[in-house]
Amino acid sequence: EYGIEKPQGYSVSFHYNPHVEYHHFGSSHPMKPWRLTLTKQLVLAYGLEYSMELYEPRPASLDELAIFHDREYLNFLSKVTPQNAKPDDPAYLSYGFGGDSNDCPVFDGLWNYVSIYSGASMNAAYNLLNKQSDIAINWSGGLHHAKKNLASGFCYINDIVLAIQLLLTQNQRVLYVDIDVHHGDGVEAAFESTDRVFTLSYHKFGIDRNGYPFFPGTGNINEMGPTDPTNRGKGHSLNIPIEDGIDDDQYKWLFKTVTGAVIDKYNPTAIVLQSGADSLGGDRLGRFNLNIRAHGFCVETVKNYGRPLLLIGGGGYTPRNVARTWCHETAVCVGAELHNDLPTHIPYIQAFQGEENGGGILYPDLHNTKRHDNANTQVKLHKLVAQAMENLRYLEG
Ligand code: ZL4
Ligand code: CA
Ligand code: ZN
Repeated sequence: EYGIEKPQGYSVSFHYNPHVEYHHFGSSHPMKPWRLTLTKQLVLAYGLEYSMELYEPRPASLDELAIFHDREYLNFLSKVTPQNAKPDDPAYLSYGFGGDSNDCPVFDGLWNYVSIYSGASMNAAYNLLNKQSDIAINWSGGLHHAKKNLASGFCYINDIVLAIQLLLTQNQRVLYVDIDVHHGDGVEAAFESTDRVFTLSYHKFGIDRNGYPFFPGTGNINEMGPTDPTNRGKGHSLNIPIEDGIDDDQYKWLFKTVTGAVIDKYNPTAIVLQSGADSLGGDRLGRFNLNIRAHGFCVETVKNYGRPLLLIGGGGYTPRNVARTWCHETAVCVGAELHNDLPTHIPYIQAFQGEENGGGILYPDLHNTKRHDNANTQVKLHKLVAQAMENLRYLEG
């Protein structure tokens, strides 16, 4: 009306509380909140903060977390410390702490840590609801394994479920897409009885040579949520099980084909994308062979549908490559191209330098690491897509 046009592109917000960085799961534990420091340093070094709104969200309160989690579980989680923990207390094991696996240790500041990453996802969701942003980013969230009364797989509070619950206050249908190398089981379970959330997870699935299933062991193609035909959630989960060593072209084709079909059929009014970086080549826990740009292709594909988008982190266990990927994906959101030579004035630049650390560039060839032979043949992938399309026929009613 006044000749002022909305600028091209999307308005992007970045939700980050730096206090999350100072928490440690234990020296040899693969989850390193420090990877978020590296991510932030890259984002700032490339000047991406000038192309988005920055928010420093407050920690979530116990009452806010109780919109999904059981209060008894939250009371326990808010009080337990390494000093007062009783590993033989039945409550301790039943809530998923410690145990032989030590996937979910009790560490100093645990309650503060979970409140911070959850507060950031909720703050990001509110920004989408208020139409303050088209895309809201929280790299510290994405803890998709947590259940309402159970810590699991490095996840204590399910910030994704909390954020989706907020989005549901104004959205009839929310799509959840998960490209972490692990199955997004906690989010799938939380919404198994509703048709207002569709969950789609791509992940490694199968039994290893040592006889153990790849964590968490669920998410085969035939797992589509409840089987009872009277359950509204029936057919509203889609799982894409993938074998070791999938490459860029295969993953991009699989992602574009299946995610595109889901968006066309389900027609969500908001999308949540969990962008776990453990699906990259050379990840300490992962099995895939993806490069950074192929991972970012998934973000770009979802972004291009133009629906309100909540972009969150997740796994990622080779910190320098987690930082590279999430910086690249932040740039994808704001529509910027980044120079391959890393700016030299970055704190912690040593983490990215030297041949073994990616040679000081943003886009090193991660496929070079070639630790996992590709067990995905074109024939198997085409069968998988055919089965996925068959599963989606349920949405046609
Ligand atoms: C570790 O070195 O597959 C935990 C976990 C702690 C420190 C020292 C303790 C030594 C690898 C993993 C004991 C380690 C035993 N420490 C690990 C069935 C398992 C039993 C325990 O990305 N061992 C359990 C969970 C997965 C299992 C993956 C992914 C999260 C996400 C979202 C969660 N759990 C086998 C593992 C170490 C450890 C070394 C570890 N745990 C690797 N994979 C798992 O989807 C954020
Ligand atoms: Ca996944
Ligand atoms: Zn993972």
